[in-house]
Amino acid sequence: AESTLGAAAAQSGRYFGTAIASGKLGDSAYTTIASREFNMVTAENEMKIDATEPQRGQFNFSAGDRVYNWAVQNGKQVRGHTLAWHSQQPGWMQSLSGSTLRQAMIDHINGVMGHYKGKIAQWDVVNEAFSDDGSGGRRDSNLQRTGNDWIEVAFRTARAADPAAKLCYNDYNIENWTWAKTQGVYNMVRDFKQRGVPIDCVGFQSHLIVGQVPGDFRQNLQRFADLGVDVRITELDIRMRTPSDATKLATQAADYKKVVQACMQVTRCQGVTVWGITDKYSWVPDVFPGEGAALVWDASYAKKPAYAAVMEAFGSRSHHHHHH
Ligand code: 9MR
Repeated sequence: AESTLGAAAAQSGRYFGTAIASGKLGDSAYTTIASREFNMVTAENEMKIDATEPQRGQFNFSAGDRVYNWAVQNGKQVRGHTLAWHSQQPGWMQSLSGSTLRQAMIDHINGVMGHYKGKIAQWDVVNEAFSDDGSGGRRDSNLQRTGNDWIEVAFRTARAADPAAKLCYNDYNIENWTWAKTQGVYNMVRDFKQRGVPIDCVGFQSHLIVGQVPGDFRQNLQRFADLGVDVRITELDIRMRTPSDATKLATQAADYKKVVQACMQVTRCQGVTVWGITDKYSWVPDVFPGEGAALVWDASYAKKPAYAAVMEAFGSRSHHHHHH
């Protein structure tokens, strides 16, 4: 039996990844777990638009490179996140519109992908472009207002900029087939495949709530895979009302297991990334006050029951169970 989550995932050719924050790389408890347990890394914020192009045409890769170099020095692959998004745009981009913004998006993709050319396994080319309003349509944004073709232009630009990178569309609330948003994304991917727009993968962020893993998650992943794209779980966390207790942690462990099993049961699901390591640094309480405890290690870096559950889902048993 393997003894880390990354090694357990690798037994089936999959990866287990985490988001890494460059500002935490000085925390040795954090980096010990990060280097031991994962074989894929996503920069939590450092490769986003505001970080990489703070002034138009002036790129800054210092924080992105810190995450990238740490990952490579520790033997991990890197997912790029993210090139075109309505959020975390630098001020100069927020104020642009029309053809000027369209060109700025193209220039941004070329600048960032050029810097990392040949180095990034997968890019989230476009992030969160669909609306949560139940219509199944696009989210309103300055990028969307440049014309409905902005997403395919982003993908075509990305393919030309780094032909070796796998190009993903990434979103949340697309884990359940009955949601209109899921079907909106599905229809876009189907259309892209039919028209030859270069798209290789769909990322299911999977910011989930304890007890609410969609029952059809596996089937949903399979539906997308059947369109001819790879699928990945890209930002998994499973939040609860805090404080946690043993019952909630047990349900959470079962939920983590369901999600990883769903991936294991779909050949084109190549890996799972959790959106952070420890509850100490999770984004969840900042956005959902009173909720949290969403990750696999608690705020003191102790493994939660979810750890053994993920291990089992990848087909290994954790040491804890092994010794019984
Ligand atoms: O975890 C990220 C947090 O540190 C940032 O403040 C936030 C800003 O938008 O982005 C968080 O990451 C998000 C990711 O980039 C896209 N999907 C949702 C994630 C959680 O909000």
